[in-house]
Amino acid sequence: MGSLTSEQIAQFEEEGYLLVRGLFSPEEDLDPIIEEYKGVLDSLARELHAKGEISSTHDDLPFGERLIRVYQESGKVHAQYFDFSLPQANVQPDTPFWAGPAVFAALRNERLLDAVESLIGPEIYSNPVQHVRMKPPERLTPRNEDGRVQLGKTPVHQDNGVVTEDADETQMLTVWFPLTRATVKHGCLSVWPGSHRKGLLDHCPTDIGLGIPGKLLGGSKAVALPMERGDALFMHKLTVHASFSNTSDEVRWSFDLRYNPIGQATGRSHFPGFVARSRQQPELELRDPTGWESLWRETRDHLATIEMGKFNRWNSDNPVCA
Ligand SMILES: O=C(O)CCC(=O)C(=O)O
Ligand SMILES: [Fe+2]
Repeated sequence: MGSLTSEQIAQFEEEGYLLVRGLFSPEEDLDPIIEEYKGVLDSLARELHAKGEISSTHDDLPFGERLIRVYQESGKVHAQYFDFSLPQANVQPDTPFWAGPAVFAALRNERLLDAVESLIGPEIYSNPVQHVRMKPPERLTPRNEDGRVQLGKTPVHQDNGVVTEDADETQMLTVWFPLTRATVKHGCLSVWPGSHRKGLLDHCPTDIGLGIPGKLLGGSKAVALPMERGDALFMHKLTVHASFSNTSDEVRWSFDLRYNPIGQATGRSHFPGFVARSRQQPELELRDPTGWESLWRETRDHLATIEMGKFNRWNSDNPVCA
Protein backbone atom coordinates (compact mmCIF):
# COMPACT_ATOMS: atom_id res chain seq x y z
CA MET A 1 0.00 0.00 0.00
CA GLY A 2 1.23 3.47 -0.77
CA SER A 3 1.99 5.86 2.08
CA LEU A 4 1.33 9.28 0.56
CA THR A 5 -1.88 11.20 1.19
CA SER A 6 -4.18 12.16 -1.66
CA GLU A 7 -3.08 15.80 -1.10
CA GLN A 8 0.55 14.79 -1.58
CA ILE A 9 -0.24 12.85 -4.73
CA ALA A 10 -2.27 15.78 -6.07
CA GLN A 11 0.66 18.11 -5.35
CA PHE A 12 3.01 15.84 -7.27
CA GLU A 13 0.64 15.81 -10.23
CA GLU A 14 0.05 19.55 -10.13
CA GLU A 15 3.61 20.78 -9.54
CA GLY A 16 5.65 17.89 -10.93
CA TYR A 17 7.44 17.38 -7.64
CA LEU A 18 6.76 16.54 -4.03
CA LEU A 19 9.03 17.18 -1.06
CA VAL A 20 8.34 14.81 1.84
CA ARG A 21 9.89 15.95 5.11
CA GLY A 22 11.18 13.23 7.43
CA LEU A 23 10.48 10.30 5.14
CA PHE A 24 13.63 8.56 6.38
CA SER A 25 14.95 8.07 9.84
CA PRO A 26 18.41 9.69 9.71
CA GLU A 27 19.82 7.22 12.23
CA GLU A 28 18.25 4.04 10.92
CA ASP A 29 18.20 4.73 7.20
CA LEU A 30 21.01 7.19 6.48
CA ASP A 31 23.77 6.58 9.03
CA PRO A 32 24.48 3.02 7.81
CA ILE A 33 25.09 4.45 4.32
CA ILE A 34 27.50 7.02 5.73
CA GLU A 35 29.34 4.31 7.68
CA GLU A 36 29.69 2.23 4.55
CA TYR A 37 31.08 5.13 2.54
CA LYS A 38 33.66 5.82 5.24
CA GLY A 39 35.14 2.45 4.31
CA VAL A 40 35.04 3.31 0.61
CA LEU A 41 36.85 6.60 1.22
CA ASP A 42 39.38 4.78 3.36
CA SER A 43 40.12 2.37 0.48
CA LEU A 44 40.50 5.26 -1.94
CA ALA A 45 42.84 7.11 0.42
CA ARG A 46 44.99 4.02 0.92
CA GLU A 47 45.20 3.36 -2.81
CA LEU A 48 46.19 6.94 -3.58
CA HIS A 49 48.68 6.99 -0.75
CA ALA A 50 50.26 3.74 -1.95
CA LYS A 51 50.63 5.34 -5.41
CA GLY A 52 52.26 8.40 -3.86
CA GLU A 53 49.46 10.71 -4.99
CA ILE A 54 48.64 11.96 -1.49
CA SER A 55 50.96 12.66 1.43
CA SER A 56 48.93 10.82 4.06
CA THR A 57 45.73 8.77 4.19
CA HIS A 58 44.26 11.56 6.36
CA ASP A 59 42.41 9.01 8.46
CA ASP A 60 42.26 11.45 11.37
CA LEU A 61 39.79 13.66 9.49
CA PRO A 62 35.98 13.37 9.54
CA PHE A 63 34.41 12.13 6.30
CA GLY A 64 33.73 15.40 4.51
CA GLU A 65 37.04 17.03 5.34
CA ARG A 66 38.88 13.86 4.43
CA LEU A 67 37.14 13.70 1.06
CA ILE A 68 38.02 17.32 0.33
CA ARG A 69 41.68 16.78 1.31
CA VAL A 70 42.03 13.61 -0.75
CA TYR A 71 40.51 15.31 -3.80
CA GLN A 72 42.62 18.43 -3.35
CA GLU A 73 45.92 16.65 -2.84
CA SER A 74 45.39 14.24 -5.70
CA GLY A 75 44.07 17.08 -7.88
CA LYS A 76 41.11 14.96 -8.88
CA VAL A 77 37.46 14.45 -8.01
CA HIS A 78 37.18 10.66 -7.74
CA ALA A 79 33.41 10.62 -8.20
CA GLN A 80 33.29 7.30 -10.05
CA TYR A 81 34.99 5.55 -7.14
CA PHE A 82 31.86 6.08 -5.03
CA ASP A 83 29.13 5.84 -7.61
CA PHE A 84 26.66 2.96 -7.89
CA SER A 85 26.51 3.30 -11.64
CA LEU A 86 29.00 3.30 -14.51
CA PRO A 87 30.23 5.99 -16.89
CA GLN A 88 28.30 6.44 -20.13
CA ALA A 89 31.43 5.88 -22.24
CA ASN A 90 34.86 4.33 -22.02
CA VAL A 91 34.15 1.71 -19.34
CA GLN A 92 37.32 -0.22 -18.48
CA PRO A 93 37.84 -3.56 -16.70
CA ASP A 94 39.13 -1.59 -13.71
CA THR A 95 36.55 1.22 -13.71
CA PRO A 96 35.67 1.55 -10.04
CA PHE A 97 32.14 1.70 -8.65
CA TRP A 98 30.54 1.07 -5.29
CA ALA A 99 27.43 -1.12 -5.05
CA GLY A 100 27.54 -2.02 -1.37
CA PRO A 101 24.90 -3.50 0.93
CA ALA A 102 23.92 -0.23 2.62
CA VAL A 103 23.33 1.36 -0.80
CA PHE A 104 21.25 -1.63 -1.84
CA ALA A 105 19.25 -1.36 1.39
CA ALA A 106 18.51 2.29 0.52
CA LEU A 107 17.22 1.29 -2.93
CA ARG A 108 14.90 -1.23 -1.24
CA ASN A 109 13.99 0.95 1.76
CA GLU A 110 10.41 0.18 2.80
CA ARG A 111 9.45 3.75 3.64
CA LEU A 112 10.79 4.86 0.29
CA LEU A 113 9.07 2.12 -1.70
CA ASP A 114 5.78 2.82 0.11
CA ALA A 115 5.92 6.40 -1.15
CA VAL A 116 7.02 5.28 -4.63
CA GLU A 117 4.08 2.87 -4.70
CA SER A 118 1.70 5.79 -4.18
CA LEU A 119 3.04 7.43 -7.33
CA ILE A 120 3.71 4.56 -9.77
CA GLY A 121 1.89 1.56 -8.31
CA PRO A 122 3.00 -1.61 -6.54
CA GLU A 123 5.04 -3.27 -9.32
CA ILE A 124 8.29 -1.38 -8.86
CA TYR A 125 11.51 -1.68 -10.85
CA SER A 126 14.71 -0.04 -9.68
CA ASN A 127 15.87 1.91 -12.73
CA PRO A 128 19.69 1.91 -13.09
CA VAL A 129 19.92 5.66 -13.78
CA GLN A 130 21.16 6.47 -10.30
CA HIS A 131 23.98 8.31 -8.59
CA VAL A 132 25.65 9.32 -5.41
CA ARG A 133 26.76 12.94 -5.66
CA MET A 134 29.37 14.31 -3.32
CA LYS A 135 29.78 17.91 -4.38
CA PRO A 136 32.72 19.52 -2.56
CA PRO A 137 32.79 23.23 -1.74
CA GLU A 138 33.49 24.82 -5.10
CA ARG A 139 36.44 26.89 -3.90
CA LEU A 140 38.18 23.69 -2.73
CA THR A 141 37.35 21.54 -5.75
CA PRO A 142 40.16 20.60 -8.16
CA ARG A 143 39.91 22.14 -11.62
CA ASN A 144 40.66 20.81 -15.08
CA GLU A 145 43.46 22.20 -17.21
CA ASP A 146 40.98 24.60 -18.78
CA GLY A 147 40.20 26.01 -15.32
CA ARG A 148 36.77 24.44 -15.11
CA VAL A 149 35.77 23.03 -11.72
CA GLN A 150 35.69 19.20 -11.93
CA LEU A 151 32.38 18.81 -10.12
CA GLY A 152 30.12 21.78 -9.67
CA LYS A 153 26.63 22.82 -10.62
CA THR A 154 24.28 20.52 -12.52
CA PRO A 155 22.84 22.11 -15.68
CA VAL A 156 19.11 22.77 -16.06
CA HIS A 157 17.57 19.57 -17.44
CA GLN A 158 14.75 17.06 -17.39
CA ASP A 159 15.59 13.48 -16.48
CA ASN A 160 13.64 12.31 -19.52
CA GLY A 161 16.23 14.22 -21.53
CA VAL A 162 19.17 12.25 -20.18
CA VAL A 163 17.79 8.82 -21.09
CA THR A 164 17.30 7.21 -24.49
CA GLU A 165 14.08 7.65 -26.46
CA ASP A 166 12.84 4.13 -25.77
CA ALA A 167 11.95 5.36 -22.27
CA ASP A 168 9.75 8.25 -23.44
CA GLU A 169 6.60 6.35 -22.49
CA THR A 170 8.10 5.06 -19.24
CA GLN A 171 6.63 6.33 -16.01
CA MET A 172 10.04 7.10 -14.57
CA LEU A 173 10.09 8.64 -11.10
CA THR A 174 13.15 10.36 -9.62
CA VAL A 175 13.85 10.33 -5.90
CA TRP A 176 16.49 12.74 -4.59
CA PHE A 177 17.59 12.86 -0.96
CA PRO A 178 20.53 14.31 0.97
CA LEU A 179 22.72 12.27 3.31
CA THR A 180 23.82 15.51 4.91
CA ARG A 181 21.98 18.82 5.09
CA ALA A 182 21.58 20.47 1.68
CA THR A 183 20.93 24.20 2.01
CA VAL A 184 20.94 26.82 -0.74
CA LYS A 185 24.62 27.48 0.06
CA HIS A 186 25.40 23.80 -0.42
CA GLY A 187 23.88 23.93 -3.91
CA CYS A 188 20.66 22.08 -3.11
CA LEU A 189 18.27 21.02 -5.82
CA SER A 190 16.12 23.63 -7.58
CA VAL A 191 12.98 22.82 -9.55
CA TRP A 192 10.75 24.69 -11.99
CA PRO A 193 7.21 24.09 -10.66
CA GLY A 194 4.69 22.91 -13.26
CA SER A 195 7.38 22.49 -15.93
CA HIS A 196 6.44 18.83 -16.37
CA ARG A 197 3.41 19.98 -18.36
CA LYS A 198 5.57 21.51 -21.12
CA GLY A 199 6.63 18.18 -22.60
CA LEU A 200 10.21 17.26 -23.39
CA LEU A 201 12.34 20.34 -24.10
CA ASP A 202 15.44 20.40 -26.28
CA HIS A 203 18.69 19.71 -24.49
CA CYS A 204 22.14 20.76 -25.65
CA PRO A 205 25.48 19.12 -24.91
CA THR A 206 27.59 21.44 -22.73
CA ASP A 207 30.96 20.92 -21.09
CA ILE A 208 29.23 20.09 -17.81
CA GLY A 209 26.55 17.82 -19.26
CA LEU A 210 23.24 18.12 -21.08
CA GLY A 211 21.37 21.34 -20.47
CA ILE A 212 18.21 23.12 -21.61
CA PRO A 213 18.99 26.54 -23.17
CA GLY A 214 17.68 29.34 -20.95
CA LYS A 215 15.61 30.80 -23.79
CA LEU A 216 13.39 27.69 -23.75
CA LEU A 217 12.36 28.32 -20.14
CA GLY A 218 10.28 31.36 -21.05
CA GLY A 219 11.22 33.39 -18.01
CA SER A 220 9.75 30.88 -15.57
CA LYS A 221 11.36 30.86 -12.14
CA ALA A 222 13.03 28.08 -10.21
CA VAL A 223 12.31 27.25 -6.59
CA ALA A 224 15.29 26.19 -4.46
CA LEU A 225 14.52 23.28 -2.17
CA PRO A 226 16.76 23.23 0.91
CA MET A 227 16.50 19.82 2.54
CA GLU A 228 17.42 18.26 5.86
CA ARG A 229 18.59 14.73 6.55
CA GLY A 230 15.56 12.44 6.26
CA ASP A 231 13.73 14.55 3.66
CA ALA A 232 13.05 13.12 0.20
CA LEU A 233 12.11 14.79 -3.06
CA PHE A 234 10.05 13.05 -5.75
CA MET A 235 10.15 14.38 -9.29
CA HIS A 236 8.28 13.67 -12.50
CA LYS A 237 10.59 12.75 -15.40
CA LEU A 238 9.67 15.98 -17.24
CA THR A 239 10.18 18.34 -14.29
CA VAL A 240 12.92 20.83 -15.10
CA HIS A 241 15.59 20.98 -12.38
CA ALA A 242 19.19 21.94 -11.68
CA SER A 243 21.56 22.44 -8.81
CA PHE A 244 23.88 25.36 -8.30
CA SER A 245 27.42 25.70 -6.98
CA ASN A 246 28.35 24.64 -3.49
CA THR A 247 29.47 27.87 -1.84
CA SER A 248 29.46 26.39 1.68
CA ASP A 249 32.41 24.83 3.50
CA GLU A 250 30.86 21.35 3.54
CA VAL A 251 30.42 18.58 1.00
CA ARG A 252 26.89 18.37 -0.41
CA TRP A 253 26.11 14.67 -0.42
CA SER A 254 23.02 13.23 -2.06
CA PHE A 255 21.56 10.11 -3.66
CA ASP A 256 19.35 10.22 -6.71
CA LEU A 257 17.43 7.09 -7.56
CA ARG A 258 14.82 6.25 -10.14
CA TYR A 259 11.98 3.79 -10.32
CA ASN A 260 9.53 2.73 -13.00
CA PRO A 261 6.75 0.17 -13.29
CA ILE A 262 8.14 -3.31 -13.99
CA GLY A 263 8.40 -4.07 -17.71
CA GLN A 264 8.91 -0.51 -18.96
CA ALA A 265 12.14 0.59 -20.70
CA THR A 266 14.70 2.14 -18.36
CA GLY A 267 16.35 4.37 -20.97
CA ARG A 268 19.79 2.85 -20.23
CA SER A 269 19.38 -0.66 -21.48
CA HIS A 270 23.09 -1.49 -21.01
CA PHE A 271 22.77 -1.07 -17.25
CA PRO A 272 21.16 -3.49 -14.79
CA GLY A 273 17.99 -2.71 -12.86
CA PHE A 274 16.04 -5.07 -10.63
CA VAL A 275 12.58 -5.71 -9.21
CA ALA A 276 12.49 -3.76 -5.95
CA ARG A 277 8.88 -4.64 -5.08
CA SER A 278 6.22 -6.79 -6.63
CA ARG A 279 2.91 -7.52 -4.95
CA GLN A 280 1.95 -9.83 -7.82
CA GLN A 281 5.16 -11.86 -7.93
CA PRO A 282 7.17 -11.19 -4.77
CA GLU A 283 9.54 -14.01 -5.72
CA LEU A 284 10.90 -11.73 -8.48
CA GLU A 285 12.21 -9.21 -5.95
CA LEU A 286 15.97 -9.00 -5.66
CA ARG A 287 16.80 -9.13 -1.97
CA ASP A 288 20.43 -10.15 -2.07
CA PRO A 289 22.95 -7.29 -2.01
CA THR A 290 25.74 -9.46 -3.42
CA GLY A 291 23.50 -10.39 -6.35
CA TRP A 292 23.07 -6.69 -7.07
CA GLU A 293 26.79 -6.02 -6.83
CA SER A 294 27.40 -8.91 -9.27
CA LEU A 295 24.97 -7.43 -11.78
CA TRP A 296 27.03 -4.24 -11.89
CA ARG A 297 30.34 -6.11 -11.93
CA GLU A 298 29.24 -8.31 -14.83
CA THR A 299 27.93 -5.24 -16.67
CA ARG A 300 31.24 -3.43 -16.14
CA ASP A 301 33.24 -6.42 -17.36
CA HIS A 302 31.04 -6.75 -20.44
CA LEU A 303 30.94 -3.04 -21.32
CA ALA A 304 34.73 -2.97 -21.15
CA THR A 305 34.79 -5.30 -24.16
CA ILE A 306 32.32 -3.49 -26.45
CA GLU A 307 31.84 -0.16 -28.17
CA MET A 308 29.03 1.54 -26.26
CA GLY A 309 26.36 3.44 -28.18
CA LYS A 310 25.25 6.95 -27.38
CA PHE A 311 23.06 7.31 -24.30
CA ASN A 312 21.04 10.30 -25.42
CA ARG A 313 19.42 11.82 -28.48
CA TRP A 314 20.83 15.35 -28.50
CA ASN A 315 23.22 17.06 -30.91
CA SER A 316 24.99 20.35 -30.57
CA ASP A 317 24.15 21.25 -34.19
CA ASN A 318 20.52 21.82 -33.15
CA PRO A 319 19.91 25.56 -33.91
CA VAL A 320 18.56 26.20 -30.37
CA CYS A 321 22.01 25.24 -29.05
CA ALA A 322 23.71 28.06 -30.95
O1 LIG B 1 22.06 16.56 -7.38
C1 LIG B 1 22.23 17.22 -8.42
O2 LIG B 1 23.02 18.14 -8.50
C2 LIG B 1 21.46 16.87 -9.64
C3 LIG B 1 20.52 15.76 -9.42
C4 LIG B 1 19.67 15.44 -10.58
O3 LIG B 1 19.72 16.00 -11.63
C5 LIG B 1 18.69 14.38 -10.40
O4 LIG B 1 18.60 13.83 -9.29
O5 LIG B 1 18.02 14.04 -11.37
FE1 LIG C 1 18.25 15.19 -13.00
